[in-house]
Amino acid sequence: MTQWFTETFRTEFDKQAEELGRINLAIFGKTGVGKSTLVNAIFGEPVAQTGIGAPVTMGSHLYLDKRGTLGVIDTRGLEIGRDDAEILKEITKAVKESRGRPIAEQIHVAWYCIRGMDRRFEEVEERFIRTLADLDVPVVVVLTQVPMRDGAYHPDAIELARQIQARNLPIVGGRPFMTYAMRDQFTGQPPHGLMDVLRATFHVAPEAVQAALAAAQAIDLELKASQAHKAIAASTAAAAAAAAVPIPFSSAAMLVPIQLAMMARLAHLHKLSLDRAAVLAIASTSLATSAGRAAAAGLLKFIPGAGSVAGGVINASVASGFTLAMGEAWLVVCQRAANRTLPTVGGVVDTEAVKRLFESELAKRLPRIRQRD
Ligand SMILES: Nc1nc2c(ncn2[C@@H]2O[C@H](COP(=O)(O)OP(=O)(O)OP(=O)(O)O)[C@@H](O)[C@H]2O)c(=O)[nH]1
Ligand SMILES: [Mg+2]
Repeated sequence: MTQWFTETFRTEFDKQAEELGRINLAIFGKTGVGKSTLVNAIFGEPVAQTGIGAPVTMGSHLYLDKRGTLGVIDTRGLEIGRDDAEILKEITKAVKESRGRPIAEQIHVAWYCIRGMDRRFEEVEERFIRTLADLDVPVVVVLTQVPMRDGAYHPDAIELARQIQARNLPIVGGRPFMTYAMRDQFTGQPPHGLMDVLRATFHVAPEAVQAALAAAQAIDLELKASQAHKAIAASTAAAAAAAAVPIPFSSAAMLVPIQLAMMARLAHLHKLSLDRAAVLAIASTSLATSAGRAAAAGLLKFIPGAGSVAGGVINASVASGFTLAMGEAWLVVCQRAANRTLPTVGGVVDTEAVKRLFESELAKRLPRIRQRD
C-alpha cells in the first residue's frame, strides 16, 4: 500500500466521520426491561475498537456512551420509579445545556422502554415522557419483550398499549411500538418490530444526523443504500463541477479526492473500519500503485475512449457519469462486505475476486459513457 494512498484515504475517511457526526439517543426505562438488548439488536453489539471506552458523564448520573456515529445516553445508579425527580432534573439540565452546542452534541431522540407484559403504566412514567417532550426531545415509546403468535401480539401487551394510548401522550406516532429484540432460545419466539422503531426514530431525527443513524444501525440495508445514493449524487454533481473548470491537467486529477471521499462515506455507512475499507478500495481500483495525477490516469483507464485523453481533460458528463458508476460499483462492494458475502480465500478476503466484482459492476454502468471532445 503506498504512502500516498494510505494518507489520502485516511484523510477522507476522518473527514467523512466528522461530517456524519453522531446521533445521540437517550434510553430510559426500568432496570431489566431490555434496553441494552434492544439497542444491541438494532445497532449491533459494540465492538471494542469502535471507540467504546469509559462513558462520558453528562450529569452526575447521566452517561454518554460513544459508539462511532451512535451516542447512547442513559442513567446509572438511579432508578425510574424511585429517583424520578433526580433523573428528570439531570436530563432537563443536560438537554438545556446541549442546546448551544453543535448538532452532534445534542440529544436528538429518546426511547422510553416499558416491558410489554407489565400490566400497568404508572403516573411517574407519564410525567417522565411529558417532561422529555416538553424539552422538544421526540419520545418513542417501546414496549419490550412482547410475545407474538400467529401474527397477533400477546393480549396483555395489547391492553397495556391501549392504556398508554388512552393518555394522549406527546409520543412519536401517538402509540407505543411493540417489539421483541432477541430470539428466545426456549420458546423460539423470533424478534419483531425493530424496523418500525428504527424507521420512526429516523423520521423524527434532525436531518443533519439522519445519515449518522443510517450508518449506526445494523438492520436496515435499504436505509444505508438510500443514504449512499444521496452521497453518490452529491459526489457526481461535484465531479461535474470540477470537470467544468477549464484548466488543463486538472479535471481528471480533481476527481480523485472527490471519489475517495465518496468511497469513504459509503464505507462509514456500512461500518467498515479504515483498514478494511482501504484494503477493499485498493483491491477494487488498484489506485494504490500510483500517486496523485497518475492515479487519475489510472481511474481514466476505466473509461472507454478516455484513456488517451490529452492532458487529462475530461468533460463534465464523463466526470459525472464515471463518478456515478464508481459509486454504484463501490456500493456493491460495501454491501457485500457488510453482509459478509465477499469472496474469501482461507478466511481472508480474496482481493482478486473483489477486483473482478468491482470491475464487472463498473462495466455494467460504463458503456453509456463516452468522451466526446
Ligand atoms: N429473549 C429475549 N430476552 C430479552 C429480550 N429483552 C431482554 N431480554 C433479557 O432480559 C434481561 C434484561 O435485559 P437487558 O437488555 O439487560 O435490560 P436493561 O433494560 O438494559 O437492564 P439494565 O441495564 O439493568 O437497566 C436479559 O437477560 C436479556 O437477555 C428479548 O427481546 N428477548
Ligand atoms: Mg442495560
